Amino acid sequence: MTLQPLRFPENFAWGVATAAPQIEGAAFTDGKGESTWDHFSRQPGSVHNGDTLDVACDHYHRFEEDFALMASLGVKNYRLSIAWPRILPGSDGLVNQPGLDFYHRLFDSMERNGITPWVTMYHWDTPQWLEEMGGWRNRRTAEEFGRYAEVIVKAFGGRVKNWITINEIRCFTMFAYGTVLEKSPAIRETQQVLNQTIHHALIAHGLGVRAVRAHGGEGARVGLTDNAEYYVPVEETEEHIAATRKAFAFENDRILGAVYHGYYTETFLNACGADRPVVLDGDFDLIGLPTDFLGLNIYSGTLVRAKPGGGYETLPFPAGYPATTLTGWLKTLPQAIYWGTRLAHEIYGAKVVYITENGYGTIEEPDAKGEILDLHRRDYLRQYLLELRRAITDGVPVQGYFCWSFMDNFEWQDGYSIRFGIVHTDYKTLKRTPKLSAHWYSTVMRENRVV
Ligand code: GBH
Repeated sequence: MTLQPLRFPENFAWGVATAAPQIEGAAFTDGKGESTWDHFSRQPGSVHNGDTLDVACDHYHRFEEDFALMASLGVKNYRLSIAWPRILPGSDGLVNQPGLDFYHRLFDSMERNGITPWVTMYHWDTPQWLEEMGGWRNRRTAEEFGRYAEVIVKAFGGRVKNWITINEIRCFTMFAYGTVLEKSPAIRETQQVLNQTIHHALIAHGLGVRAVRAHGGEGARVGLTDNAEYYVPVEETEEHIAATRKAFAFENDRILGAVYHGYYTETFLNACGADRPVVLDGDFDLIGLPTDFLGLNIYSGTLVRAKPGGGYETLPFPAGYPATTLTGWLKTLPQAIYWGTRLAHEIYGAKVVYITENGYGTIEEPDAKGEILDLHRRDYLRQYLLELRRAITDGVPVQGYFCWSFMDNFEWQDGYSIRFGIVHTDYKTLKRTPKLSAHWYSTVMRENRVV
């Protein structure tokens, strides 16, 4: 009996992902300004165990070692983010040259190790001085972001060709100023203000796209990374799929609809009522600028059931449903990656899709032999990759996949307690140890198939 090889397409981009505030440390080194997360983590009760980003994985001083490890595992693509407050630390608007120099050294080292950079311009680390001026409530933050985007694309456009403007708008708007207050600054605002923060983030995205078009040079590509709301039909039958499509569009029109249609849909505006965002002339010329790909971060989703008469209902996870972290939100739902990519393609017409994050977080330590046998993570990733492969087989144009995360790091409000890495970080010694899943993923990347 021979195995049917579970192959991925030729040239499929396999990679790993991280973000500056979660791994770099060196929070105040070489002129870096304070970020909202530096500030927030110092407010008692904000982050688990009072953990801060000061040292994190100390990647700032250990990147040579980290890229050598990546190369030894066969990593060819690495998604990282640039720390805005390293480049433009203060309200004087002066560019911090040592910050630019750091990323030049980083890209040099990646080049030596044969690793292609995929750069996220913004992964939630707003300069704190901007937060004090209102943060994303204030249109000024979008304008300052536009200037920052120009500075980094001009500086690195010769060597960075894959740009992601913004990571997960929901996380620094809805989950920061909304009903779920888990992310900095965690201050509840009215629904109108909340809608306005999302609108400002969308403008910032557009300014990021414009910067890449103007200064990115030949071969530059740009897209948004969204953590859309993902829905999965309770059964893969026509009626439940139709219901799922409705749920997906209803929840995602506010971000993906704005970018891909170039306007807010009537359904979205009607749902906002009097709380609709204030839109200025020209905003949608920026927001709707064509992009080259869509990045999707997919971890979980929600099951949907059709209701008689054409409606739908979402199904809450019952107690006891398999959850993959101790944080509660990450329920195992591999079909989310199938339906998420498929519906983003079908409804919004995304012609190229990358999974910019998918991963598994939990509490874990090495065993007596010093090994981390993370069989649960390996199995989770394997199930998601099989569903991703099914999507590609069904014609969804997914061209790459980035595992979150390369190494255990600062997991936002959960501090260092929840580990998402395929490489273990010992926060006392800062030693890195590949887990079983890293060796498995190394084989997947090398053989371009699910093993
Ligand atoms: C990604 O966020 C981030 O990009 C990355 O930085 C992070 O480390 C990684 O995932 C792992 O968390 O269910 O209403 O209580 C995912 C962020 C976290 C946002 C969970 C929604 C639950 C909100 N998501 N959060 S709720």
